[in-house]
Amino acid sequence: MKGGHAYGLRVWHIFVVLVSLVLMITLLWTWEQNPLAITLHTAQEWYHKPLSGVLVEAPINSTGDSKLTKREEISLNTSKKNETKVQLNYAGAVPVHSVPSYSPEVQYIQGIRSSLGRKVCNYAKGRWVADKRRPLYSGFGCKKWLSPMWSCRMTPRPDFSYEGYRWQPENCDMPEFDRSAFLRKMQDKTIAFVGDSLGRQQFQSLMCMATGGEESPEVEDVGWQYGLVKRRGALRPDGWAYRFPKTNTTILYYWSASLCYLEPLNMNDPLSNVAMHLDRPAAFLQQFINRFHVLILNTGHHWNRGKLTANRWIMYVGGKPNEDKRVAGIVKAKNLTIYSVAKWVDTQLVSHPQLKAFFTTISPRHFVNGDWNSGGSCDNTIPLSAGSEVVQDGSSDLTTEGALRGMKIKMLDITALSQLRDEAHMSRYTIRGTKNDSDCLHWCLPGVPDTWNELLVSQI
Ligand SMILES: *[C@@H]1O[C@H](CO)[C@@H](O)[C@H](O)[C@H]1NC(C)=O
Ligand SMILES: *[C@@H]1O[C@H](CO)[C@@H](O)[C@H](O)[C@H]1NC(C)=O
Ligand SMILES: *[C@@H]1O[C@H](CO)[C@@H](O)[C@H](O)[C@H]1NC(C)=O
Ligand SMILES: *[C@@H]1O[C@H](CO)[C@@H](O)[C@H](O)[C@H]1NC(C)=O
Ligand SMILES: *[C@@H]1O[C@H](CO)[C@@H](O)[C@H](O)[C@H]1NC(C)=O
Ligand SMILES: CC(=O)N[C@H]1CO[C@H](CO)[C@@H](O)[C@@H]1O
Repeated sequence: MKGGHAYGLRVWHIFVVLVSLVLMITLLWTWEQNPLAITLHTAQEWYHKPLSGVLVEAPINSTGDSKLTKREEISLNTSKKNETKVQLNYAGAVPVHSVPSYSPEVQYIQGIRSSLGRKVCNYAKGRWVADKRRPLYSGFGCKKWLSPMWSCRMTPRPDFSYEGYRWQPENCDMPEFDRSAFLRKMQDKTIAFVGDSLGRQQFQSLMCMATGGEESPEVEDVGWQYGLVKRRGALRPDGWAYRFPKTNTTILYYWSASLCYLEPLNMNDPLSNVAMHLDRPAAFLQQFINRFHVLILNTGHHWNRGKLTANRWIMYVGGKPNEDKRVAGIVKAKNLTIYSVAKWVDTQLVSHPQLKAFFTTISPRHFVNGDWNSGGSCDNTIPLSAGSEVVQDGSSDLTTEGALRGMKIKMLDITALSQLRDEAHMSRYTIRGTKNDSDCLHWCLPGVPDTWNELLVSQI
């Protein structure tokens, strides 16, 4: 009898322990799936929450469960103290395995995550899916913000199937772009694109997305506030800045194809050679970075001998003409500039806590049977004929990925996903004077750069 009673008691104990375990796992699981369901965050808090990604967006008071409370404390502590490491993960930039030693706290939380099947979010990994709600704006309607040469609806191109695709990241929630929510989130903020013509495409795309591709007479031209005015004899200004008065949001673009500091060697001679300081950031960046809240950098397609010669750019390093043969090659010079500019911006983030910085990876070209100036073309019109998925963890742009490793600047990794879209360039319908060359570098708008902006907006 006595033994039987003890036995019953033990069974009961085991039962209680098992039930508690199941309950706890269920609780943790539900919370993992939908932390919002049991929290009461204001929009403000969500906007200001550290971009942790790996860590859990935990409220201080979610339930009475002491385990949860402990985890919340941990996540709050680590998200403050170990922010750099955590942000690396979130950026989708650096594959997790390459991030050096996590603190025990982070490992603890990750352990729970992975045991529950949730993977680290990497926006660059995923697939293209057909979507009837695309494009996000009309190529006819957005005349005001699109260069005619990039608006394929305004060219003789007869096929538009490339407009109907959306990027679906594998492990990230990517909410549908909503322009009023976007502008509200960007209230009193300035978004700056600085880079080459691919950056300009992304800027025009964001203008169309933010206005819905309409005329928007209320949008104010504030280029003058940034010195962006057309100078005498110039084809166009060096950039544009527009302000949405209702939310006081400014979106601007500055043309800086190399991102580095350019200094005419003779101010009085418009045809003077220009010192291209590989190790210094563009003057515009230095002058205005304190006004920006979101900065998106890009470079890449002007790094060739032809462009350097045509622009009369002479490489300088350390304030002197470069004599180091190891730097003189285009690939090395570009590498030096990307590392230098990224390092400078990353340093600025400390003194500009309001700023979030992104570096867009290289936009792929699709010339076949020649290059941009030698009859190369990209005539395929069938979307995703070479596949629709990106499965790799790292970026295809090793230079940018390497430069940003360990930094707070996020990588906007668009290379591999854009590589799948050879049908979405201007192709042979480009307006290029008498030349018959195809443009397999720039993208039709609306089109692929809209997706880059969706990835950007999801990470702001
Ligand atoms: C946490 O809960 C307590 C008691 O319910 C409440 O007084 C307090 O304001 C809550 N704190 C937060 C941050 O919600
Ligand atoms: C969180 O930080 C506070 C103050 O910095 C500290 O007192 C507390 O012990 C920390 N909690 C954990 C779980 O590390
Ligand atoms: C608009 O936003 C800028 C920051 O981008 C801020 O300096 C300025 O005070 C704001 N103006 C108004 C009228 O709110
Ligand atoms: C680029 O520069 C960095 C930093 O100087 C260097 O570590 C890296 O090896 C360089 N990469 C190439 C391809 O030159
Ligand atoms: C221009 O391209 C079209 C179509 O590829 C071709 O038929 C034509 O011969 C080309 N014209 C010139 C001048 O190269
Ligand atoms: C980079 C950094 O701040 N690492 C710290 C993360 O947190 C652990 C534990 O608090 C510290 O030991 C690390 O130095």
